[in-house]
Amino acid sequence: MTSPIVSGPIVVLTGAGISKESGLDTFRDADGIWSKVRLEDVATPEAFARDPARVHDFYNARRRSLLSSDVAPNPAHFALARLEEHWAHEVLVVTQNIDDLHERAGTSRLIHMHGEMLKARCGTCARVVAWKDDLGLDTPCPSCKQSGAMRPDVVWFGEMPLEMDRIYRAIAGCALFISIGTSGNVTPAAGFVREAREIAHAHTVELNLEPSAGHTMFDDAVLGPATIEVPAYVDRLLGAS
Ligand code: BV8
Repeated sequence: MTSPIVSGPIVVLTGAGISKESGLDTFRDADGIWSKVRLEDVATPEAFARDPARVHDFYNARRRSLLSSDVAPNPAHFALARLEEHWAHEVLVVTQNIDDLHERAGTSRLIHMHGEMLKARCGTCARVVAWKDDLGLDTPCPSCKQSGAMRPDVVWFGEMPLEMDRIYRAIAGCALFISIGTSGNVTPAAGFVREAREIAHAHTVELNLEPSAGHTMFDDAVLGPATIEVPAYVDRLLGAS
């Protein structure tokens, strides 16, 4: 498949599929996270109010997994950093992921719309701090010293994703919208492709292992593993630019 002859800003939306080959689980694949635990029990404010210890256990296990030595950025993450470095116009990566693999691969123009697992937020004073240890009910806030209110700095279901104005502004001005490794099941991220088409009249392409729920809204699709297809697509973009 040839890449489109595109010149102009690019917005890239990524989901759990781009981190799968780095060793992190996706959510809705057959063996995904939601096949083992209900999101209503671990990824909503109500779940945290009802059973904070269970929510902390869920995120502590994922944080430890992310920080283990065998989890690292893969060629897809590095390809996006290369695109940002060599593309003649702006490239913005909007990730639904709460891991830090895009940063570790060198991407700098990055928005974590669902927050970050390596940050913690105090429910009492709202201070956000970098965090690599386990969190628990007895964890005191480094700022206000209160215990019992520290939570992962992630966006749960029913909470407003982060930096939405900045995301919509970037989409409204993009020439190319690329979606990578997302099933297109979660809003508002799943609606970004419609904004790109209808507001920016951008070229839209999804790179995914299989067609996403929103696949009919994309001009193009490249099906296959991210570590193969994303570097190849970036090579075609940079070769054509
Ligand atoms: C909001 C952070 C409004 C935490 C996440 C009914 C009731 C209640 C709510 C709703 C409802 N209907 C809709 C909603 C809204 C809700 C929603 O969309 N729910 C879904 C379940 C229907 N959305 C929200 O609540 C959002 N907030 O709408 O706020 C508002 C308005 C006013 C005031 C306040 C609020 C907040 C959503 C954010 C929730 N937090 N994550 C955490 O990570 O633990 S979302 C969660 O899903 C993850 O972040 C994940 O990133 C995201 C999307 O999943 P994907 O990344 O797409 O992963 P998935 O497994 O689904 O797909 C992976 C894909 O990769 C697959 O297609 C697969 O084929 C592919 N793949 C696999 N391997 C590879 C690959 N591709 C390439 N290569 C490979 N190797």
